[in-house]
Amino acid sequence: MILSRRLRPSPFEQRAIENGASAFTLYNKMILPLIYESYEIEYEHLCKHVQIWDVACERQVEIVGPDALKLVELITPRDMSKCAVGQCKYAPLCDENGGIINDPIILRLAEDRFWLSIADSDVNLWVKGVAYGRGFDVRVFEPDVSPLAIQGPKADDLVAEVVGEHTRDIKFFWFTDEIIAGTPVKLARSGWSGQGGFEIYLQDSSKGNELWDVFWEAGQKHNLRPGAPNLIERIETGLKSYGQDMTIENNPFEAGLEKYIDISKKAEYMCREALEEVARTGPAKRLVNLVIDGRLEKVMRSDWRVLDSKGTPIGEVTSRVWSPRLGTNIAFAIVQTSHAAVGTKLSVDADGDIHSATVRDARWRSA
Ligand code: THG
Repeated sequence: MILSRRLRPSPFEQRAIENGASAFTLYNKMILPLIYESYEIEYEHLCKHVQIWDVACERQVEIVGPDALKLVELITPRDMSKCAVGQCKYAPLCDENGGIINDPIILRLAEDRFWLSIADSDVNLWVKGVAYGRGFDVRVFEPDVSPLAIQGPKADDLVAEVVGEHTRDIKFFWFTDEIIAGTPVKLARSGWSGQGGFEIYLQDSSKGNELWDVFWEAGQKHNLRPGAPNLIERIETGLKSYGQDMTIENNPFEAGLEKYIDISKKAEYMCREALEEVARTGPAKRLVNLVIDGRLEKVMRSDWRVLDSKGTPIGEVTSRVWSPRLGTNIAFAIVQTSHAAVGTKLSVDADGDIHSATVRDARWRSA
């Protein structure tokens, strides 16, 4: 890949590459390191120790001004009046049809100031368009902010040592203002794994190496290693990836995000009618967990169709990985609701190879 200026640099990119990042994806026009040694090795380490992740590609879209709350409420079906200053909410953004535009974590920085910490789609353009169209009194822009994640069961000890003992009291999905490595950051208890940890929002991209280095040095005695959002871990934890497991073609009910919406919230929001209709009729499709039998060597570059017992296509696999611990393939798929019940026997057409598959519940780790 040619690293042109169109591929925006991460402030942590140099450290990630020096430390052996070996496979990357594109995310918000940035490169996201995904593998250092292998998914398996990094999965085992993440579940026992602590890792440092370059997730600068989770860009921020700032909304600030007198109409900021009105605008945030308009674009999400989650009730954002319940988000206090200093708190975060995971909140799908939906268009007028209920289609998911993105699924950011929303941070409330002040009564009239928010960051949308976005997944991979052009939220800045969408939100600027909505604000302009409605004549709202707000400013919408991408600030110089880059998240660095510290994830894993030893993250609390490492962050307490680097930042202070008070960080142990930060509640899940809350954040504080801190100075780390001489630079102001927001420190949130959050992150894209089920192993616990923090995300540090760096507000000056020239300080990437300094921020990485203080955690790197203090982390050595905690067996800190570089890592990344891990495909095995995130499927087991049930974290869905925008663009993969859901797109603008899906509404939050289909994508299994109904926990994160409040369709009868007070504020005006643009997908109210569409989602009320889905709530009435029930979603036509559902995202499910799937076990797929047999070894799957192929990379999923085309649609892997899910078939019913008669061989009729009833959905698609959206993510899959070999779980060494479970000795099988674990996957997400979007299937017709009539075939979404736990225990349903299905099959998967993986580029012509037919594999048996079963819908199952999400409790992978207790399996
Ligand atoms: N960190 C930051 N920004 C991000 C992500 C991240 N933006 C894109 C993407 N990841 C957003 N996706 C998720 C999905 C789920 C969670 C976090 C980010 C998550 N959910 C909790 C849960 O489901 O239990 C809590 C949800 C809540 O209470 O609101 O952690 O990883 N900065």
